[in-house]
Formats: sequence, structure tokens, C-alpha cells
Amino acid sequence: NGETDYSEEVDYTIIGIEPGAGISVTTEAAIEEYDSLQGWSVELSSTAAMMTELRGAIENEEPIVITGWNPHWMFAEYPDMKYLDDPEGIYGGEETLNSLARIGLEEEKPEAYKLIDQFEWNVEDMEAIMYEAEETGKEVEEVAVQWVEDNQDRVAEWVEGVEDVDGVEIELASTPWDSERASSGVLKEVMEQKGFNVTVTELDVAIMFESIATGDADASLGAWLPITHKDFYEAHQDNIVDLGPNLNGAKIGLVVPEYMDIDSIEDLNP
Ligand code: PBE
Repeated sequence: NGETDYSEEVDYTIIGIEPGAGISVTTEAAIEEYDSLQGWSVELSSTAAMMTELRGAIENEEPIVITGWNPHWMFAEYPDMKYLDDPEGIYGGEETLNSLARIGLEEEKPEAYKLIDQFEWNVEDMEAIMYEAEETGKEVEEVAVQWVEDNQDRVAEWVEGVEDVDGVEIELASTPWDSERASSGVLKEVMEQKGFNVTVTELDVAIMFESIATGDADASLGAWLPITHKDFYEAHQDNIVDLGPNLNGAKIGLVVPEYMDIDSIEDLNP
């Protein structure tokens, strides 16, 4: 139907990220499901390596297929990219980033529970932090602290009705992506201003969920639902408290540069 067949040019390879990521699991499912991805594989390494390959491809106007998502700075840095249509719905539609708490947190540390439950922001907030860190070379956590200072009106809504505490320890389980460095960094700063003593630990997604379920960690902001972390969520949902979305409008999928004249995953090997 007129589209270019890029499969040989990209060597039947999707450029992916860390093996522990939800999007890596989802991409394996897409390869199983789509006829157009028969014989394809996903090259798993790291987000940084994927971004390096993307940069090289775009500089040379070569075809490339990556695993992409929002919130991230990739679309600010490379605005001429598009998500491929996903008629089978493997990657789902709009995702939310949900906050999770361990069972018992509400009773044992009610002020922490209340604050975490009240924390919510949006894609633009998170991407602003991620993009500034990328552009300036500053740590995401450092930019997050500045964001809290600059957005005290927003912060006021999260801490409404939350009493100050004196050094209550909080273990936040996070994952190793800038999106969660941003949210955890913001929440840590806000909680510390209320007197909490917050530790953020970056874990594989599977371990993040497990640590909330076992009670090793108090809470996490990094559950991508309903699709990206479906398997992990379903494995642990009876042993975690889902506080609902802290961010709406997230998305994952296969992403290509605009100069590739295809629109759908089904066009990858027409
Ligand atoms: N991500 C970013 C992660 C979660 C945060 C979409 C790359 C994933 O598990 O796929």
C-alpha cells in the first residue's frame, strides 16, 4: 500500500531500553502479536544508549524504531517524531502514573499517607524538570528542588491539612528513569520541608512493586498503569494500596522519526 518497507534497513530491530522496564516486556508482546514484526527483535540496553542511537539516526536521516514514552524530553529535543498506530492496542492508550503505598502506612504514618495521596501534577510539569536537567546537565533531583521552590502554590495544595512531623522516616521506592527521578525528587523535597526524613531508592520495576508489597518500602510514585506495569501490578495488587493517579496523560509505544513514511506498526513489514 505504498509505504516503504524499512524492515531490512533497520535490521528487523527495535531499539529498546533496560530489560527490566515495563515497555520492554510490552514490546516483546507486540513482537508476538503483530505479523509485521515477525522475525523482529528488541535490542535491550539502556535509555542512554537508545537516545544515542536515536541522535545518530536523526543526524543522518536514517530509519530507526525506538521504544518511546511521555513524559520524557525526547519529544522536546526531537519534535519531528511520531508514535506508530497500534491497532491491536498492545501499548494501550492513555496511561496514568499511580501512587502506591504499603498496607499499614495510613495507620502508622498518617501525615505521610495524606501528603502522598494529595500529590498530583501533570505531564508539562514533569517534562519541564526533565528537559531542564537534560539541557543544563544538572541532576534531575537538583532541578526538582528548584521546581518546588518556584511552585509553592501547587505545593500548598499537596500539604493542605498535613501536620508537620519531627523526623519521621519515609522510604520511597523509585525506578531508574528521569520521570521517577523528577517525581520522587519533588515529593522528597516537599516531605522534608514538612519534617520527614526521606530516602529514595532506585529499583528495577519488579523489585519496586515487591518492596511495597512486602512493606520494605513505604510508597512509590512510579506505577505506570494500566498497561506498562500490568504484570507487576497484577502480581501484587492484593498486597498494595493503590492511591490512584498522580499524573494523567502518560503514553508508551513504538516511535519513529517523521521522515519515515509509515504510520502504523502494521506498516513496519508491509
Ligand atoms: N518507562 C519510564 C518505564 C517506567 C518509566 C516507561 C521507560 C517502564 O517501565 O517502561
